[in-house]
This record gives sequence, structure tokens and C-alpha cells, in this order.
Amino acid sequence: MNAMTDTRHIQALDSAHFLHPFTDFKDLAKRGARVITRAEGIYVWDSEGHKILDAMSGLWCVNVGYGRKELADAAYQQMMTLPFYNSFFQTTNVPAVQLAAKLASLAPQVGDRSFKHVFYSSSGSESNDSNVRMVRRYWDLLGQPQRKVIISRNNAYHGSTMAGASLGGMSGMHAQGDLPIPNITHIEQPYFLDHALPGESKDEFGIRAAGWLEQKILEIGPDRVAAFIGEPVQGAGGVIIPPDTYWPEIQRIADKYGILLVSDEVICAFGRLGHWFAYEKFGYKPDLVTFAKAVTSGYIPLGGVMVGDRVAKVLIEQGGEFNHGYTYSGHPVACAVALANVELMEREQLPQKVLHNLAPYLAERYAELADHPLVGQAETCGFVGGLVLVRNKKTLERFDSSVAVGMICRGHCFGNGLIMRAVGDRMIISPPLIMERSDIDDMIRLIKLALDLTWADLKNMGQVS
Ligand code: PXG
Repeated sequence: MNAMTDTRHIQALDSAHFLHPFTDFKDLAKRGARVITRAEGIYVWDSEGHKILDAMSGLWCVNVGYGRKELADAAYQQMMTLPFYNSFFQTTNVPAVQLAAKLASLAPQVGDRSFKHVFYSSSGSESNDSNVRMVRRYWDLLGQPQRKVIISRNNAYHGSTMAGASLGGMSGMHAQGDLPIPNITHIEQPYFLDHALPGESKDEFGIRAAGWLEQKILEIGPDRVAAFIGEPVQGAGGVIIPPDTYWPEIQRIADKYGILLVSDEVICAFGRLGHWFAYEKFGYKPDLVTFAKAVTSGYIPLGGVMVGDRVAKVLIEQGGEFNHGYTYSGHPVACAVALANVELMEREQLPQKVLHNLAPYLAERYAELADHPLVGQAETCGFVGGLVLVRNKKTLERFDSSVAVGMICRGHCFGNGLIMRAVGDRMIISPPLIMERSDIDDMIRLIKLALDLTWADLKNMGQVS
């Protein structure tokens, strides 16, 4: 068999049997899926032998890069020792305990917001379901069962289960599931480009955008509000980086009304923003922190919630049985891989490397992209970056969504050996933390090439002059 017939065969089986997530099935069957067959370092290869620089770390998760033997060894050893046992019925296992202790030691400890406890799941979505359950249980135990409402934001992504998609602020997801479920509501996102007033500074906008939380709390009635949830930097929404003033003001408002603060760090934790946990970067103190993805660098599914002392104390001391959990809560193999992953990140000092080396260099190189005629704004935060494609650089006039400018650009990225995500008219990256500066140079060169080719297409289409 040659690569081509092999690929066609897999594609045919794929469309015959595999319904992909977030996919127009009929459309994919016409095109045939790209078959990714192997990976090493920061590159993946497809079945036709194309080598592609993965500037999305799989899906925001392969922080230590591909092909790390330590993680495979950890899984193998644990599978041979104890591949599975549950954590229900008063049993536990060694890797789950060790990982919980390790994660608690990595979380910055701040007064009553210190973290000693972990609740495990297998994904970010499940973790956010656990958050909803835990937040409601907390207020019930405190004798305030009327505190049910969780406030989130438009264009947030918190997962794809019924609770996760409800917490998320994606209108397309709500429309298909009769969502959100009751007692979840949304405020506007802190997206400067879309929502700033003329002449407003970023800092002023940050304070005003956080103020939408207070308005919503007052509208609902403070004694009915249970929690606010947000991603430190919105990922799937298009790398929306809030102004520096935003999170401290959110913290002030949450404290003023006594509501719980949930930091969904499924993307932002584990070095992505230069810290083990991203709330440290933005200077706030959450009560619950959602994690998944890079806790294992995506090598095996694992998620969970870091439970701060304020909540843990009530659940433990006033508790009784918490009627919630998953077969795979504390899965020994997943936890063993996570431990090996975290130890590897510690040895290679990846969060520090991002903070002191990669993030400043990415910021410098990414800023150059803002000179391109197609780019209205290019920003980074830690080791994520987003840029917006505009029709007119001076006025920041945007393209009509029917042009699908992001998709055109994404096609040129793929076609030239680069994986970059398109979210509407935003192009985003979240590269592996093992990159060297020369890898960043290669990535920027490929992004510039894709921008040039997109510009040429748009000229031919009469969209730009
Ligand atoms: N919270 C956040 C902040 C996420 O980014 C989830 C929760 C859900 O995690 P699971 O493991 O259940 O998928 C996520 C996931 C995209 C994309 O297109 C992003 C995610 C998932 C799928 C696609 O950028 N983030």
C-alpha cells in the first residue's frame, strides 16, 4: 500500500463510522479528514508525510511536546502495577494521593484561599459539572439554598456537557441543546476591540467590563448569586486577553457580595501563562480552579477541580455524603502520567522558561505581525497569542462573516506546514512550551507566509484593494 491509498482507506472508514466533535459530518465526508499519524517534539506528521509545526499543542494541551518517554513509561509501569481501581467506597490509590498533594504544593497559598484538596474527573467539561455541584452544595450546607445563580460570560468556553455548555457563552451551543440550564446567566466578555467606548483606555475598559458583574448581581439580587466563573484568558473564544484592571476588580466585586470565584484554568494553568496556575499572574484568589488538558500534557485524559479551603472546610466539616463522582475520579494511570508530567515540567522549569524567555520573545516577534496590512491587532499573553484579521487597518473595519477570512488563513497555514486555529476573524496560537527561540522564528515566518497568501486571495476576491 502507498501513502495515498492508505489515506483514502482510512478517510473512507472515518466517514463511514466516526462522528467527529464539533463537525459538519456531511461536509467532512466530502473532503476527507486529515489523518495525523505521528508526532515528535513540536511537529506532527500526516499520513501523506507532511511535517506540520503544531502551534496549538494538540488542542491547548501538549505543553511538554510530543514523544516524551517519561510519560509513556509512567503509564506502562502503572498499568502493570494497578491499571484501575475506583476511589469510591473508602478506597484510594497511591498516584491519585501523590498527585493531589503535588498539585496542592504548586498552587499559590493565599489566606483562606489556599488549596489543599483536589476533586478528580477525566476532562474539563466534567470538572465544570463538578464545580456546579460543589458550588450548590456549599451554599446548601451554609443554609443559603436560594444562592443558585452562577454568572459567566458571553463567548466563554467551559466545556460541552450540559452544565459545561451552559456555563459557556457560545450561542451556537446553547441553540442546539435548549441551554443554558436554569440558574446560569451571562455578562458581556471583556473584549476591548468589540466593546470599548471611543477614547476609553484599556484600564478604564477593564474596570467598566468588571462592573457588568456587579450590575448583574444587583439585577438578580445578591442573595441569589452563588458564583462567578471565568477563564483567566478566554481560549476557545479567540484568545481574548483582559485588561490588567479586570480581574482585581472582579475579585473586589465577588468579595463585596460574598460570592464564590471559579477560575477555569483548563487552558491557562501548567505553565501556559508562565505560572503553574494563572490566577497568580492576574492577582486574584479563586475558591475553585478547574484544570484538565496540560495536567497530563494531553497524553491521557485527566481533569479536576482544585478546591480552596473556604469551600473544602464546609464540604468536609458540615458535609455528609457528597453525591457526585465518576468511575475514573482519581484514575491511577492518568494520575501517574500527570505526576510524571508535572515532575518533567519542574525539571525543565517550563513555567519559568515561559515567564522569562519564551513569553517576552513571542511578544516581541508577534508584535511584528501587526505591521501586516491584514492584521488589525496582534497580542500575546504568556505563551498564547491572538491576532485579528481586518479589511481596513486604519479603521479596523472587519470582514463580513460570509468571507470566512479565518478559514482562508487557516487553510494556508495547514497547506504550508503550520497548525494555527481560526476563531471567526481571529487567528490564535498556543504552542508547546518546549519551543526554542529558533522555533518561534520558524512559526512567525510561517504565519507571515499564510497572511501574505490570505491577502492575495482576498485581493482576487475583491475584498481588499
Ligand atoms: N474549560 C476550558 C477553559 C476549556 O478550554 C474545557 C473547559 C472543556 O474541556 P474538555 O476536556 O471537556 O474538552 C475547555 C476545552 C477549541 C477547543 O476549539 C477548546 C477546548 C475544547 C475543544 C475545542 O479551541 N477547550
